[in-house]
Amino acid sequence: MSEHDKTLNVTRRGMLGATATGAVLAGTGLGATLMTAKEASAAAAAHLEPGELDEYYGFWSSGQTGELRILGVPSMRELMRVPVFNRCSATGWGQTNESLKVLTEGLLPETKEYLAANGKVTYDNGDLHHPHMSFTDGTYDGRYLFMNDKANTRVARVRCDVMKCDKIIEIPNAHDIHGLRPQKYPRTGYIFANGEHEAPLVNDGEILDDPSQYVNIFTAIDGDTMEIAWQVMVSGNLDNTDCDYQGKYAFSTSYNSEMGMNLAEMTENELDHVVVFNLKGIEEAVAAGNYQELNGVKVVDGRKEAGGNLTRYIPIPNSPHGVNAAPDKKHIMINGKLSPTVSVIDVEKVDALFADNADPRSAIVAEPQLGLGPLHTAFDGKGNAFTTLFLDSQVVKWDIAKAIEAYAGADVDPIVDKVDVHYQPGHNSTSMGETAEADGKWLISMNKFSKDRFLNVGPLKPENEQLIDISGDKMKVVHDGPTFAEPHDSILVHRSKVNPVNVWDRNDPMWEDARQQAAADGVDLEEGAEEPIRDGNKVRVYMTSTAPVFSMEKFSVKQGDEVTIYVTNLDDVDDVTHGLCLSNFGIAMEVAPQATASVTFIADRPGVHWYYCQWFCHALHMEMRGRMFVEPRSA
Ligand code: CUK
Ligand code: CUA
Repeated sequence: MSEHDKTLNVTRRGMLGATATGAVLAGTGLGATLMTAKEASAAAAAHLEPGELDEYYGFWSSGQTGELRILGVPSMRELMRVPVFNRCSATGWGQTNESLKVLTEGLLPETKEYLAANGKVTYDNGDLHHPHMSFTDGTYDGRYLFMNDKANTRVARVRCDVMKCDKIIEIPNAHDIHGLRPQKYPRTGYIFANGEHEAPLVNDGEILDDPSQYVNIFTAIDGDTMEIAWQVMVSGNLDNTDCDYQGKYAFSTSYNSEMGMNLAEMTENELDHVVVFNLKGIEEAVAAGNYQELNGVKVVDGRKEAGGNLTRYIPIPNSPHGVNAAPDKKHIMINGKLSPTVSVIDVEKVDALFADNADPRSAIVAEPQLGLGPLHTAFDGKGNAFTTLFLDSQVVKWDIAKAIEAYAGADVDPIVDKVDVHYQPGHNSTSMGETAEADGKWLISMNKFSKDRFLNVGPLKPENEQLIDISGDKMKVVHDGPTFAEPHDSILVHRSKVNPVNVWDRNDPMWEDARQQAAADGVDLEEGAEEPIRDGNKVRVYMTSTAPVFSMEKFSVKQGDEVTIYVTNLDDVDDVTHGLCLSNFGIAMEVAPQATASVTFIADRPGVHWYYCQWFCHALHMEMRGRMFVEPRSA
């Protein structure tokens, strides 16, 4: 069966409304013969010929893998992995001095102490759920991607010019950053980040079972400086977040308004809430000095009982999860999870909640019943919303205007279409769908279970991310894409918004420390040094690389020396990356064109040790190597 036929089959499965059994039947090939010409053309649009470029960049989270991934959409080809919170064997992320600076400089002092006690300088794991691009005036601007680490309470930034992480900060006072979104208007601006798990505000071991002393923290980070602007104490926990297109409000769901500590307590109430944050009100409170300073951060009180005009709590059924702002710049969708509904907030009605203390529910203008387990909603820019139904294993397409009419009493059904996905979808995303430029071409359903959709690889299965053509009235599943643990979220960015460079700028700040050290040693990074430079028991080795040679074919150090090797790649040709691997020292790193990278280690193994280029760069790549000689301590 050709690749093309397979695509057709999968489309047919979607059309058949396949259940698990249906999917197996469709695997017979019967489906393909039933395909109409129109369906075939949609499937063909998803298939790219070799060498053809995708129309969209897909930026993918990777959950507990801790990295950012870049896919081409609609082909669903994986293009790159960008290490962020994880360690990367290939690039040396987590080992090079440049990456360690990013991974350590934003950690809190008590975290550094804890890590040091465990023989570490940074965390090795992360749980990256939500990657989002910076905005200007309601659409992507191609500057940065921001993302959360739920595992270790961090927020990271990736530069879109080089697709490398340049900042990671740990968020004080909060616990486990989950929902994260950049401000859409006038620009990013703030990064809004939810602390998911509540904890005693002074968490020093005095308080365990007194929920009244637990708080949760909403954080606004300045995306330009990656410093914390302010925090808000809230009632209930915080799950997902999004903000309006006016720059006035942010919205966070809470699935545990009860402040329960176990499952029974957490799901007790029929109604939880969404917290509305009044950005101007918060800024004014901070400016007026109405805050307490905790761990160097200005924290305002937005809890229910605090009153004031910083927050409002809109009751929502029941344990709401996703928050999604529609490209109409007017509606915010709150996905009900345990309730079969999505609650629609009209941002224009939110003003009255603050100005007139109006009933919080008066901002709700629709609450359609869509199916079981609504988690996240995406948009096509034509007035339709697409909501994942976790329990039903479906995506439901619904008409926002009709849902509003129905809520006002009209006898209309907002549901336009439902399609089976395989299986149990979490997030979904549409092409440009979280911006004002939503274009209604593609939808990705990010399914948590793949079960029988791929060859069995053992008890641990991949996820299944399905590509759905949403350009017509009916949704059509056109591609299955397996992915490793566990992308939660993705964004589809038109390629016109993203323009990475091919070669690093020699003046890039990424290796500023190397530049300064070289200057202090009287060395030019681009020239390298003939011999190692000794500074007590510290030894610095400055090498350059030009395919297929390192500038040093050998160097000597003494056993016990702290050695730093700097490699500057002088090649400035697209795609000529070198790498330095020092065998049996556990050291390897990537050095892309015109970059400098460095690594520090104790040379505690006497004898001859080869270093070699670990990135295939030239016909004589195997010959690109050299020797480090470690003189024994006794010598
Ligand atoms: S959460 Cu994973 S399915 Cu972390 Cu965005 Cu909803
Ligand atoms: Cu240089 Cu391989």
